[in-house]
Amino acid sequence: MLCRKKKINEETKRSNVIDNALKSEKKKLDRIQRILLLGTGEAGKTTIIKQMKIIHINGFSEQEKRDKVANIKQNIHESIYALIYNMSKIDPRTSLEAKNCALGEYILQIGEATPREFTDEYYNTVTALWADSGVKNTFQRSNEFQLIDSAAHFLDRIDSIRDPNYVPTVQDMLYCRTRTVAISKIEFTIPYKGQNVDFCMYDVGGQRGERKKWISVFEGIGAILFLIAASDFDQTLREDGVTNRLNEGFKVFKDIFWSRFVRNAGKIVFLNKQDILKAKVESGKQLENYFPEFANYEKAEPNQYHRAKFFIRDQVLKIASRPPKPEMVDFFPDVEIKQNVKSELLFVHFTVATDTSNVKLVFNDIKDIIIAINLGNSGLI
Ligand SMILES: Nc1nc2c(ncn2[C@@H]2O[C@H](COP(=O)(O)OP(=O)(O)OP(=O)(O)O)[C@@H](O)[C@H]2O)c(=O)[nH]1
Ligand SMILES: [Mg+2]
Repeated sequence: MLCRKKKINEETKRSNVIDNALKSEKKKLDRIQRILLLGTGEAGKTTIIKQMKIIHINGFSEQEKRDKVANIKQNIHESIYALIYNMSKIDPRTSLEAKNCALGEYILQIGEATPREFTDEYYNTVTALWADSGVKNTFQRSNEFQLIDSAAHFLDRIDSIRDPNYVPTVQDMLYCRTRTVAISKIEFTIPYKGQNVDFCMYDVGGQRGERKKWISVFEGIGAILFLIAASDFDQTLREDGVTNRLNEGFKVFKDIFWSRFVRNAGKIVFLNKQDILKAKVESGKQLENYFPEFANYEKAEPNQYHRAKFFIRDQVLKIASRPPKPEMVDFFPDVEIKQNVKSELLFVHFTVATDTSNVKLVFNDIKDIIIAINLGNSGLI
């Protein structure tokens, strides 16, 4: 965990302050801790909500798992379709092995929409194509087009998924991708210092068209959990196919961090998808090809992955330390955004939202901060 401006043991101090405040005032922590998840599309917000359900509620019922089967099959189709369709679109193009050309045509003829029926012929075709060396090459270059992050997970598991008795595993539930288009919330209670503390976490859609809805949930929010997919550095936005995804994440973070609408909310950043970032860097992907300033980044760190993750973290800290000119903040174009917003504390974590033990550890760390901010805003401490 990283903390700007104050010492690293700030959390322990806060925790003691909360203890004393609660003891001396004999106050009850009866306010709901409202957390808003923000970030661009596919940053991992809904995955965090799923983890809260796993960690703090009762996980997924058999019925909830079965209800996701159709969605998982849809993820399989959109993955194989995107791989085959984009073979002729990327430059230089890739090709199927000669023996698989007809299979490629079969998928293209089905089209982008999910097939009505998932027949044996369909599954056999997808299995053969996923084993094709041309498809493997295309997969290695998936940053050049739009492919969901769970593509390999589900294509690798096709033998289990095609079984009529298939029930998704918890990991399948976490990898299953659905774009969020409506605001939803999850409520849970955590025992904390002899009391039960109620949390309410809000999930919103992060794609461009969804962000105008965010303002409707700003009221009463105690903490914003902003997700940035650190692995996005070599990808373009699904919405326009041009804008660098990581830059979009930085830009939206800047707009939110400096927005007067959420001035009093605590700000926590999750630099998510560290597993994918690590895999990309270790496979030789160069961050400086997309962020040239990385070439001069003077971190005495021999490990390229660590250098990359610290560089991305430092970009976030830089954004939070420099108030932008008001005209540079265009999240709410008609409103004067920045009026004496003080540079607050910012907490940055490196996360893997699909990894329950990682999210458990990180959430355990940040809950103290969230409660402290909430108590501070209520005048208790
Ligand atoms: N490997 C890996 N995959 C992740 C991680 N976090 C999220 N994902 C996957 O990334 C995809 C997108 O995650 P979501 O949680 O749906 O993203 P979102 O921020 O809710 O996206 P919108 O609803 O469009 O705003 C899902 O398939 C997740 O399983 C991560 O840390 N590592
Ligand atoms: Mg979502």
